[in-house]
Amino acid sequence: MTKESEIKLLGTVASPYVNRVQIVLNLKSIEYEYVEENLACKSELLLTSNPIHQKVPVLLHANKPPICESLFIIEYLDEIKPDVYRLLPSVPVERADCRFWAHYIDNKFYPLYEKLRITQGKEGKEEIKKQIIEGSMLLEEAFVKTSKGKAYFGGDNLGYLDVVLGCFLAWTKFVAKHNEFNIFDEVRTPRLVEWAKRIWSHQACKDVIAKNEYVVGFYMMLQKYRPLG
Ligand SMILES: N[C@@H](CCC(=O)N[C@@H](CS)C(=O)NCC(=O)O)C(=O)O
Repeated sequence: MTKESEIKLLGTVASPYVNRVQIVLNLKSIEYEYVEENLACKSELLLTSNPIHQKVPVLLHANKPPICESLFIIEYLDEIKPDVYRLLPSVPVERADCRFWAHYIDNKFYPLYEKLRITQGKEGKEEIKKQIIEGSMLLEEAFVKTSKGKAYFGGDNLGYLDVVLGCFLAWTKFVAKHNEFNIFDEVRTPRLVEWAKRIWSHQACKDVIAKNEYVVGFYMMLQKYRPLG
């Protein structure tokens, strides 16, 4: 492990966005201190480090200003340690494409999971499930194109999109089971099914991707405090 002189990560265990950063820190062998936040009673450190959004993750690197937003944090880590597991491709147009899909995942695809949770009635839920399935098929196409026949979005090794989508796998599994449908399956998204198995067993991910029990706990908390979003 390399010590990147005092890196601290403010997080919470069931957060896929936090898991995203942890995966990158593992991949790049960066030593860090993890500080668990209680989102029901946020610490002064979190509130002063991320006063605008008041969300985790936040990365604190020595005496530099705090870095907020998981995608910006992982790009920062990629820039300070580019020689190990380079996440973003070196070709500008490929980098732009990766960012496009990351934006799609964070702003269109994953928010559908929450939409499914708060939508009431069978018909409404079925419509959201359909949209999730359509989204998964778009991601399958993106995988085929980006991976160029290799194991990961990043090629032979994990890259930016592997981390961006991979961090949602525990939630994907939970949401699918809880709502009795398949999000990634052998027929519609065969390549992503194989990819997901690789992510689950990857050394940098397997102990990080929130364990199901945390996901269930977090979901129960949402149901209690934010039943309708
Ligand atoms: N866009 C943010 C999303 C982070 C986020 O939603 N974090 C949640 C935990 S999963 C949070 O801190 N929520 C606290 C709140 O909403 O008050 C990122 O990528 O970092």
